[in-house]
Amino acid sequence: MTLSHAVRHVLAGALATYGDQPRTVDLLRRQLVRLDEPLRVAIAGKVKAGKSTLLNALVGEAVAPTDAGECTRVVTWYRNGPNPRIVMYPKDGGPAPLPVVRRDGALEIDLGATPAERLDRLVVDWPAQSLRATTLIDTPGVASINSGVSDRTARFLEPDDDTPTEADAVLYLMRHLHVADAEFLESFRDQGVARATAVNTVAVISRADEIGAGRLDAMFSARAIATRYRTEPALRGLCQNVVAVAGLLAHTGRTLRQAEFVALTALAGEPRESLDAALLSTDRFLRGSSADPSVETRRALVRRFGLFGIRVATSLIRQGTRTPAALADELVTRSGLGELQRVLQVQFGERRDLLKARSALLALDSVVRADGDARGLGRQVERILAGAHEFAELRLLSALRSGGVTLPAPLVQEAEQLLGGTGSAPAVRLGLPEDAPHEELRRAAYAALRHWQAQAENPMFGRRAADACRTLVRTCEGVLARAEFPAAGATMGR
Ligand SMILES: Nc1nc2c(ncn2[C@@H]2O[C@H](COP(=O)(O)OP(=O)(O)OP(=O)(O)O)[C@@H](O)[C@H]2O)c(=O)[nH]1
Ligand SMILES: [Mg+2]
Repeated sequence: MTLSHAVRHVLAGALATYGDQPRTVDLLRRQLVRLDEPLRVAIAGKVKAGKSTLLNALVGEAVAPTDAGECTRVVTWYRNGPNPRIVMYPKDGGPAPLPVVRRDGALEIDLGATPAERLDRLVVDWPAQSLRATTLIDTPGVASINSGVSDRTARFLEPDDDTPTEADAVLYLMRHLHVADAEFLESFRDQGVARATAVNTVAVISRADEIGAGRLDAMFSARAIATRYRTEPALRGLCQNVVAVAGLLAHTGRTLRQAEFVALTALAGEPRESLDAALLSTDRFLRGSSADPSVETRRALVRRFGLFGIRVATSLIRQGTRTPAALADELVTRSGLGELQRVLQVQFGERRDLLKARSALLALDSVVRADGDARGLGRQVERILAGAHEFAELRLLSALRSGGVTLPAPLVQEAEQLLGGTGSAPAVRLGLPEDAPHEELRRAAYAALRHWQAQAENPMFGRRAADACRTLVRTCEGVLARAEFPAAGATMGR
């Protein structure tokens, strides 16, 4: 039985067991429906970390309002839907539609007379390819002076006994590694079931272009910092990966307009030294050294590109980028968006079923605990968690990263890769090219199996290291089975 089957089975059993409790039945039904829905990824972080801008970059359209505004203080869901639609869900009372208004290409959300505090959430339906597999959830900034807002986000991300977590995975944005960021990450580390894994979190160094005061090599520095953070003890056990992204550059690149290209081309024609000097500060740039582009255009460019973006774009045009499409591609490439999308695909997309199963088990676990497991379902939940090899792999991955299990250094990287740390496909786990021939996959899987079987017998290893090796042996057996019978997929409880 696959993990998804097992979870459906236990949920169906729970529905029958709790049939006399309408609220629980409702909660369990929603978990069943949720298993088939797109993955829910929440974007969290401090106030002004660039959350809404990055969401827009991922969608490829300005759907999430940025900067001030009442609606940035409400948890807002962006789902794929056939027609644009905005619905607000007050804490008390029924849902109410809001008008869909676009101004200057951006969606405007006007709450009317309703204060943000009275809302539970906003749900925006938007036809967008990028929202098909993933529903994105924009959350208000945490650790703000307005603690009401951060409470709302914390409540949303950290389930309590009544309301299990709504997000399957979290993208945590930070401008610099800050104590409060680590504490926050720590606080939403898995609770209860499937504990001690950072399986559902990816950290992002956001507004990465601002690192190094907007110098042309800013993204290079930001990537170096991300690489360092990946091995930082404070972060290693808390998230799957760390990437650096300039969300503003990515979003503007994906929505670049002809008029902007024209204005940037005019700027690129200015003497390089005077433009470089003007780009040292917004004030200087607005004052400008020539009348073209106008102050209004300059202001709009700063808002859309940032000083770094203007510097990169003009330098690309000077070097021969001739069309808006070519410039747009370059900006997106430099923004780091592609790397983030790749990481999201590997860490979240490929683990969709696992993350969904985990969310459902968390919800069921909270139901079971609420009545002290009076109806005896706790053991079934535990059995899935203990029996599903997918969870064992994640626990081990997390233990290796946080130092909870130690293996000799040369084995660690190989173990992390085999466990799916860089991707779940058999070839990736074995460190082979994705198009490696079948026979090579099989041979490598077999060699890995023999290797970890031998390690599991290593008398120098303590009990935890030996257990880790046995988990890896099972992983190799699974990879070998998938190499031999590619259609079989991952199974549990073998
Ligand atoms: N230079 C630069 N500025 C950015 C970037 N991302 C966002 N900003 C700017 O930072 C400000 C805040 O961006 P938002 O996307 O609204 O940030 P947020 O985290 O959603 O803010 P709240 O919802 O209010 O907490 C805006 O003025 C953005 O233009 C970026 O990658 N680079
Ligand atoms: Mg926002």
